[in-house]
Amino acid sequence: MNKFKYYFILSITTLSLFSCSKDDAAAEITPPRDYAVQYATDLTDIEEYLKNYYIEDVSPDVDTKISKIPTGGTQPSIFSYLNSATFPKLLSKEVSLHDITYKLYYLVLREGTGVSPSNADAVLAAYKGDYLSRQTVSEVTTFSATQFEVVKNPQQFFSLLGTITGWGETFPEFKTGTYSSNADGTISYKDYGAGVMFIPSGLGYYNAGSASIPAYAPLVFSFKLYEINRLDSDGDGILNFQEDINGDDYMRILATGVVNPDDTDGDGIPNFLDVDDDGDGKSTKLEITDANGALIPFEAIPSCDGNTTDPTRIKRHLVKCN
Ligand SMILES: [Ca+2]
Ligand SMILES: [Ca+2]
Ligand SMILES: [Ca+2]
Ligand SMILES: [Ca+2]
Repeated sequence: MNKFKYYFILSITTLSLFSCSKDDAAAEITPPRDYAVQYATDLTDIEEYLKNYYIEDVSPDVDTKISKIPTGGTQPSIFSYLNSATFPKLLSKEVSLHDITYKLYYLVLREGTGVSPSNADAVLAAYKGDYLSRQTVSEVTTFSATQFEVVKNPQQFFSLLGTITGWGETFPEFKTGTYSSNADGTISYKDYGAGVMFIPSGLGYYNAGSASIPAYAPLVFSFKLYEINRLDSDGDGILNFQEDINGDDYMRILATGVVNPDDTDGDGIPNFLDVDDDGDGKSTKLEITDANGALIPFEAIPSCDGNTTDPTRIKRHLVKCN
């Protein structure tokens, strides 16, 4: 049964943001650095960046441009917005991974007015990415931010489960806005969530890097969250976000022995990946019944919108509808 379940974990559709490094041979012979050691370095770099760079125009509707504060300059650093009562607002959250606790900073320019994705949904977002690095030439070390990608008019949804962890941990803190179609066929977005995330390499590409990003590089992404796409990873007709039992917008695979709030039967596989949520040997897809115990055909499982039937019949699996 478990093997059957794991099949679904492996079959999750994933999209990588960027292609993997072609230098696979080198990656194989060099053991990865210790996560805690690398994280300390990354945090130093990220905080140096936050304290020495500023945003030229903090309006969430413009393309965010981040520059170094010139010598003697009086521009407010990004760090000056830490826990600000008004926007922009620099916040941080803790992410437990690799047996350490990462501090993930993110700047909120605007939260958005629509819906927030869970970390198991897909997003359509405009973004610009920079990596941070230090180069030493003739004993002089220079700290720099280098742009590696910019996407102003996104055409593709990215599954947050298939991208870097930093994306999956940040986008659920934001919401979409509204959009309207223009006469020329383009779409205009308004009131969307907009911000900047500052990602330690352990929540990015780490030792793998990518074609355009060096290994162990902290990443800075400015972004605008335009739309989300709800996914159903285990194909049971219940969308991932509806299998988020404790309703915190996050669903994770945790280490053996760690209690997972999103795992009804406690078998280590969270409901959104578990084809048999309650572990009774019968797949969820085949046991959703109505008030009289009659099976509801998979195709007829109600959606959240426009559902006229009693949603409590699948309450065991479905905890919220917006
Ligand atoms: Ca599902
Ligand atoms: Ca959860
Ligand atoms: Ca389970
Ligand atoms: Ca079952």
